[in-house]
Amino acid sequence: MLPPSSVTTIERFILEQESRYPEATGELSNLLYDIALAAKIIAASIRRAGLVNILGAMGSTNVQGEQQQKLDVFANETIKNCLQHTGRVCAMGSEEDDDIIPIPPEYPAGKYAVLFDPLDGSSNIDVNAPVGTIFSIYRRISMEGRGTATDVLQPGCKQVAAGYIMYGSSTMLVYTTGEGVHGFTLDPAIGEFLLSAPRIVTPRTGQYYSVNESNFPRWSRSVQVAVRGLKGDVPDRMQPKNARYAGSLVADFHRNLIAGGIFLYPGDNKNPGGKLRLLYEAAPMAFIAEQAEGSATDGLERILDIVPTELHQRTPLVIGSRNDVGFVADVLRELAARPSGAVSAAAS
Ligand code: AFP
Repeated sequence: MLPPSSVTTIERFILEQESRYPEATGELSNLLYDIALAAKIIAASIRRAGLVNILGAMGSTNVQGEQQQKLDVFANETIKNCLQHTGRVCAMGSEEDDDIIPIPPEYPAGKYAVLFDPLDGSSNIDVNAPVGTIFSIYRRISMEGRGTATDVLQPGCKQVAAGYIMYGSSTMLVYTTGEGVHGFTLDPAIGEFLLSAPRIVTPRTGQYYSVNESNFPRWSRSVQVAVRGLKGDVPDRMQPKNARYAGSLVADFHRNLIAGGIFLYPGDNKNPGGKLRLLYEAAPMAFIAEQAEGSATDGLERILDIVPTELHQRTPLVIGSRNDVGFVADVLRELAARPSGAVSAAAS
């Protein structure tokens, strides 16, 4: 077999990007490798999840008599363990933990704050459907010592890096440091993430819309009109789209990023603030969407401009191809101005 002529590992790619900045210390690069290592450990564990019926269910005792952890707990602990001892991180926040996660006293604190959703869409595990990890990195604001709430409660526009790992038919890591969006596929034979999608640009107008339409009766009229518009109700303004919804943000977002499309999780009359978390889901995905020339809004405001006040704050989310997100935002704005009116046939 001939050796591959040009294979770019994630390590080589990050190093090449870093070399453009002579002042860079390499800490962010190393932090990204730490996350890639956690992703490989989680991916290996997810691959075995389908065997639990044969080998024993998660949460039960395995053959060595050890208690097995549920995958979302395992993913959470794995990421913490890969990040907390390195001296690169001052504080962490996880969708699985109520409070800010301090760096243990025996380890040094570093200059970055990391937020993550360790296993998003974890209900999909039981049916062998894709799940993901989402991460977001900020430079600390506090001057020294352990990190504080100010380090983790920053608006998305202050992120220095964000990304996700999709555990699907293959494992993919997609990230941005503000210089475009790049995708890597895990080659399980050699245990390396290899560059597979450099500089991803999402189509201006997409083919798909992704939303949980079982919530339709609980949406505001303006959201209902906007979603009907995506299905073809105002053909002069928006060509009808095809529906795709996996119920796993990473999978839905990734498909739309590559093929073009829009993902919505609006607020409804039960949950006006929506379901998704600003810091663990919306802000990192918004940074990636914008870097891929898409956009993201809560309906009124750019997601990256929202200043969080709570770690687990929720937000409505409309994200994806720029023209599609623009269409929904325009409809919401038009109908907010005249709530019982009809949406105009042509763009204003
Ligand atoms: P789970 O992690 O509880 O499965 O939630 C997944 C998620 O946060 C996100 O990944 C999905 O886009 C969204 O919720 C799906 O929510 P619905 O089940 O309400 O459609």
